[in-house]
Amino acid sequence: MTGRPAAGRRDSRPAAGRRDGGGAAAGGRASGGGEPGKPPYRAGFACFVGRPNAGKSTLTNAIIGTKIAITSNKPQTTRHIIRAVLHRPESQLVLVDTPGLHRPRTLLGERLNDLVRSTWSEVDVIGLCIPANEPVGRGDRFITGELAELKATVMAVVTKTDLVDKRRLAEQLLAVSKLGEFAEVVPVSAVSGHQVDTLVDVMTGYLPESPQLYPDDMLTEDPEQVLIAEMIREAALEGVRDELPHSIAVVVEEMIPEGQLMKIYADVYVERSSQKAIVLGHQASRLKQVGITARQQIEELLGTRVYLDLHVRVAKEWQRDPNQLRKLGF
Ligand SMILES: Nc1nc2c(ncn2[C@@H]2O[C@H](COP(=O)(O)OP(=O)(O)OP(=O)(O)O)[C@@H](O)[C@H]2O)c(=O)[nH]1
Ligand SMILES: [Mg+2]
Repeated sequence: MTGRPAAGRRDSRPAAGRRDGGGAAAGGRASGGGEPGKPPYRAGFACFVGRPNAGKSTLTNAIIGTKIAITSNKPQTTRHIIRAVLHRPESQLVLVDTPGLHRPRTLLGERLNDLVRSTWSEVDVIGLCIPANEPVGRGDRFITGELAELKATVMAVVTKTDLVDKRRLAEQLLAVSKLGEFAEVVPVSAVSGHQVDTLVDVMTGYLPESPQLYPDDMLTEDPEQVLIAEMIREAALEGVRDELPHSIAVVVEEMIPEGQLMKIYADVYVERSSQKAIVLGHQASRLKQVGITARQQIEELLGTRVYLDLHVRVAKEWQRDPNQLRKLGF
């Protein structure tokens, strides 16, 4: 391994605990060493891929045990690559949450698909997520075909098993195993927790022998601003429909610590003024609720009290505008 950067990374910041000379940050474990009879230490990157809404982010959170990636019942919720680290005594599994691969209709859609594909080429293990309660479809066949070209170990993960009975699950496992050449086919429910630990064991088994990649207590190296903006977006997605979920973007403009309080100023972007009215609600009541929901989550994340100031702005057709996309972090 040649000091691979963290998977899915878009900038050139140095990675914490890189494989090359990451001794200090990584606690100085020897590669592949360890006491005789003990299994070797393994560390590496894995990601879940699949159609929008397949349950990738929910599963990532269930494995990590902390809510790090936002989720919703709207397709194409995930837009930012989030990396979260699961620490175990004998392994470190870095999960990279990616957007759902889809047929792009906007420049944003194209950018998101690019992010997904660049992540695939950098991880050790890929879990193709297919919901137990939906027929295997063209989208799944298309993704499976693309994955076949990669060097990573590809396994299939049948998600949301709590939504089907045993017979339906057996049929789905069969259909999925016929879809392609998978190293494993693992059924799992992120909601009930069924088989989550088993999935981690199986994935970890395919990670390379490697020194620790991240310091012991590190949950993620993603900037707080990004995680906070995502939590606000998740709250804003609640209860909106049609095209509006896609039109919402959030940017944290400023974070000012004041004693025990963190003051956060964020902008919620929409594409049209008619959408602004919906997001605000009657006398801004909807926005107020979004603020309350998001603030609770952010307080949990930061461990401090939070004052959250939200502003709704219109950025016309931002999903198709390269300049706007750049400003919004894509
Ligand atoms: N019943 C049940 N629902 C689940 C499970 N996993 C996810 N869901 C639901 O499925 C929906 C989509 O979940 P996400 O985790 O956001 O899906 P995703 O694949 O990350 O979606 P994108 O980011 O849009 O690609 C949400 O409403 C989740 O609550 C599960 O194990 N059981
Ligand atoms: Mg997601």
